[in-house]
Amino acid sequence: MFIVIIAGPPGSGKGTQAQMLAENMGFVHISTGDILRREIEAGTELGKIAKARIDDGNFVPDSVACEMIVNVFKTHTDTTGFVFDGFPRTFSQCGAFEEILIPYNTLPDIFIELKVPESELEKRLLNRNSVLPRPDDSDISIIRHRFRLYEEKTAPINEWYKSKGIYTSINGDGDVNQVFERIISVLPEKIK
Ligand code: B4P
Repeated sequence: MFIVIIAGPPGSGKGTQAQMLAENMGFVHISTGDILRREIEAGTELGKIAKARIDDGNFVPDSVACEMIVNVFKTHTDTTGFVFDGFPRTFSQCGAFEEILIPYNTLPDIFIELKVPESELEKRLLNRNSVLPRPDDSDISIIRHRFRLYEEKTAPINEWYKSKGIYTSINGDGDVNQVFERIISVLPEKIK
């Protein structure tokens, strides 16, 4: 089973690229943000915990994110691979992910960070909000809070994956298809 992780700050295109990659490879695309938004929509207990935190641009607790991932593996038992987008997001989630993967005898194959200038990220998120309104995209101060949280809690996990020898960064600025080509070009041979 192959595991690809697409990472990057809010608006970097991880959802967009992860979906394209999963379709191209026949893998399952897992966006923890999408799962949480569906739970909020359905008004579940998890959705209630998530709503206040996400709307203000904060993370859900690590235990909640990890529980969601445990369920993902129980649900998709026959897939050949996963593209994770938005998980792991903290050091604690990186460690927990490895524990979750033990029964499946696998580890992440590649961690791809999308790099995009902050001015472009702001433009994309405000633009998305005008088409598909989301509370966490609706206010520039919440968007900037998410950037700071990314720098403080998520960007440091690059070091974790560098130490495992699977980190790579991609220029995420440019046309969606151009960025996709860059991603395809760094995939390990065994995945292509
Ligand atoms: P996410 O759903 O991951 O939201 P996001 O960071 O905004 O990224 P998204 O994938 O949606 O956007 P993308 O960059 O593709 O998380 C939402 C929230 O959920 C988090 O803030 C957190 O509260 C919570 N959460 C999720 N996972 C968690 C975890 N593991 N632990 C704790 N909390 C968690 O695209 C942005 C826009 O840019 C789109 O409109 C897209 O069309 C556009 N775009 C993409 N590529 C482009 C390109 N090349 N050029 C121009 N526009 C482009």
